[in-house]
Amino acid sequence: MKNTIILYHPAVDFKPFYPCYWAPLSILSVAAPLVAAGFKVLLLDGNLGDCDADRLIVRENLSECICVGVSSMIGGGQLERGLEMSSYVKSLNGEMPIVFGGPLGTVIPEVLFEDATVDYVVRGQGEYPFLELVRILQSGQSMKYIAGVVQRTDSETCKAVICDKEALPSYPWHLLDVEKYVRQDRLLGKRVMSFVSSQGCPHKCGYCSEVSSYGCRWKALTAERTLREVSDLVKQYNLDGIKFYDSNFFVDRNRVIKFAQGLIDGGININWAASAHPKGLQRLAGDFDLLRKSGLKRLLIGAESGSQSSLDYINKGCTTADIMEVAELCVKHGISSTFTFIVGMPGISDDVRATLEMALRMKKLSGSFEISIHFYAPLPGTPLYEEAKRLGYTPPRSLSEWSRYNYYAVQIPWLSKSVEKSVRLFGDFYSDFLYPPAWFVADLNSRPFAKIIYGLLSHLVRLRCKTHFYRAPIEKYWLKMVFGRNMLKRGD
Ligand code: B12
Ligand code: SF4
Repeated sequence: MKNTIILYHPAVDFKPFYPCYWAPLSILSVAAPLVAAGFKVLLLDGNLGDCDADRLIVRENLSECICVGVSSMIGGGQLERGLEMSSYVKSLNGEMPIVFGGPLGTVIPEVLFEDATVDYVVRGQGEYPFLELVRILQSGQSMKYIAGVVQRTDSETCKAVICDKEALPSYPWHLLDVEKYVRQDRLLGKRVMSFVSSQGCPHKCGYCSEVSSYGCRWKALTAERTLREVSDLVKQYNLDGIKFYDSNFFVDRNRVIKFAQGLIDGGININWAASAHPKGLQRLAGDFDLLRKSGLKRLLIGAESGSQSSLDYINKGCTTADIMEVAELCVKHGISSTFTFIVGMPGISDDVRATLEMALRMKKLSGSFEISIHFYAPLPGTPLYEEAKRLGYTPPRSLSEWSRYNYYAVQIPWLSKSVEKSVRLFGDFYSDFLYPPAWFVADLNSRPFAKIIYGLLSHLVRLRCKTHFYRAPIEKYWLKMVFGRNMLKRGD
């Protein structure tokens, strides 16, 4: 009986927005119950950049294969590469079942069937639905209904599945060449890995894919399990940092406190970083000392807007005062943070200035804060999606248009070019110029003449930020001339 499954994670166009890619936890997670059930699983990660080697593995193992699974999110080029792989597989064996999963298939499964090579789409957490599908395909029985699995012939798609994460087997790290995913990170350490301990999010932010994927449901590993898995990983691969890529790590205060205390009690000496909703951090206001002591070094905090009416409109569930309070907590406890903002939400006109002003207030608190300003990119199934369409946003109409979806380009007609340019200049340059990070200040201190010019230009930049006039960025050219780079951002 055939017993092999190939899981493919297509490369992500991470540059120039991210400094690196990380372990393909999506397919690693899907592989976990398969391995536990005795299947042979081969993981191919396009991020490693050896397309020929991946194809060779496919060619050599296809005869023993039950099906090929492909992961894809919206954007980042994964869909296009994933479809290239599925065409390749079908060119070798037209009968080989191809199963797509991941954030894209979760929200728009029907679109994937436009491609003739796609046979099944798994919605939501794929571990158990995929295992069930694999078992049926292996046995040759006729296909039956499986929660979370959409078949080409289905007239309706089923709901995305979210399962009890604690019941899942651990990530089967041995399937990956882990050394290829160990990264150096300026703040966290020399040997850092990513890890995901929860799925979904209980909040209802109107623009967010988690809402459309998991409908405000959240499932997490317990603190004890997270601790065990993290410490095993740290010991096995000699790590000094963990980057949690959970959509929202700080949902359950008790879980976080137990985890942090567990790191300290267990002498697990790592630095760590994670993403948060401001309210989750506010609930932990009295525990920041503990978090810091446990090694928390960086937070990614979704601030989204500096305007209260915008925050209410997008259902952020917090106030501008909450966000500033959290920023102050970070400064007080020496936790360097990135605050993300989104401008151009549908039906909102007053938020750009308010957002830039809040970002500047944050930078004034600490030059080490990073400000990351995105342009609203409508994602299917999210609460604001229909409103965006009503206001003139035209979504991709076909699979090939979806595969060209560019999250970073402005896609909404209601945001003018000049506002886009100003926001980019502010976010990528001026906010950092005015309140630079420590490493830049140190660099500047070693160049007395440049320091004088910088001081003079700062006055000009302050005036720009006051009047929101960002055109003709002479300061940027000066910086490039003197420091050999055109922005202050380090991009990590
Ligand atoms: C790490 C990460 C990245 C990494 C890339 C991943 C890597 N290996 O290097 C980087 C930082 C480069 C990245 C980039 C982007 N990302 Co990203 N990223 C994530 C993040 C934070 C974690 C992914 C992860 O490992 N999850 C853990 C695993 C276990 O969950 P999973 O991937 O969802 O997989 C489960 C299911 O989807 C399913 N499944 C997945 N694959 C498969 C395959 C098969 C065969 C089956 C059956 C099931 C299945 O089962 C899995 C296990 O339950 C997620 C958010 C999140 N927490 O998931 C966003 C996320 C995937 N990213 C997202 C986006 C939009 C992007 C960008 C396009 C834009 C942006 N703002 O970041 C960019 C692309 C760059 C570009 N040039 O455009 C969205 C996707 C939205 C959507 N509906 O498609 C997410 C969900 C964030 C969000 N909430 O909006 N990202
Ligand atoms: S808190 Fe973050 S992950 Fe949760 S719904 Fe809002 S934006 Fe999405």
